[in-house]
Amino acid sequence: MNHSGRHTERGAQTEHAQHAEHARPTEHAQPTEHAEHAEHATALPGGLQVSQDGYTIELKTPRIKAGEEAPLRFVITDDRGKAVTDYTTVHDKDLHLILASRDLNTFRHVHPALGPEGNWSIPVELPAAGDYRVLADFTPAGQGAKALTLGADLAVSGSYEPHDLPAQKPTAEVDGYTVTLDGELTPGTMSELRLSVARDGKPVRDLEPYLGAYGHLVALRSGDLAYLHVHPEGEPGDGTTEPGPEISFMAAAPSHGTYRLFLDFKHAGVVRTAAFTVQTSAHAQ
Ligand SMILES: [Cu+2]
Repeated sequence: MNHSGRHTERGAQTEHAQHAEHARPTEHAQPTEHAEHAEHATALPGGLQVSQDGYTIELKTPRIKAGEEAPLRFVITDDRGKAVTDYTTVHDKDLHLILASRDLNTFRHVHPALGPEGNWSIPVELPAAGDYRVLADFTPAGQGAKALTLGADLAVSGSYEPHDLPAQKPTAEVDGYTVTLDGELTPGTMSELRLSVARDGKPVRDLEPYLGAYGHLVALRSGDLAYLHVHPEGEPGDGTTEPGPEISFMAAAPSHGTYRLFLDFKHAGVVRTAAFTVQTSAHAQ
């Protein structure tokens, strides 16, 4: 019998261990034989809470109208209720803002401007009415400060027509580009997701750096819009990372379920978003 399959399992466990290091337990993890699993069980995914670790997101504009451009304004406050004005720059920005409709049919990844007294603002136009989540991904300034993703509800008024989540497909089309997804999203284990960009059937080999990477991937869980941290593998100028056609990421799903993946990539001066519906793989943990 051939036992070579075990070697790949060992590799997966090593990646799992690395992930456990930066998992953030929110409860006292009981020491058990499976300490790593216990951590995963108690670490809450990002984006589900309006307040965490003393920081709170306060939407100043909790309601906007569908189809009309309007400023979206908010502040992040600290544990004394004071607006946070100092942030740590991550991927070229002090704060990354995700807007997603609850049905995951509308998605925006934008970068608001920080005004005086910690007031964040950005003009937005959302095409469809409904309930949205606003997810702010940021790291407060200061030693030892951790990355946080806070989430708040945004109501977009207008005539509301909920849509089903698009079906799972290995390819996504956007503006004449075809993006192909390879790899699996696995609960509790970091695994590789490879996205390959083609235009008119030809692989794109001259992707442009966008926010310090050739692509940015955001994954949201269908049902509650939990936000997954996804790490790009390699960056422009590191001597090994090619500017396409393939962009590689490491991600772990917090649970079994269905997720929507949004890839932002830049080519010919324009940032585009390709979206995929992904079911977690059936591998038992
Ligand atoms: Cu961003």
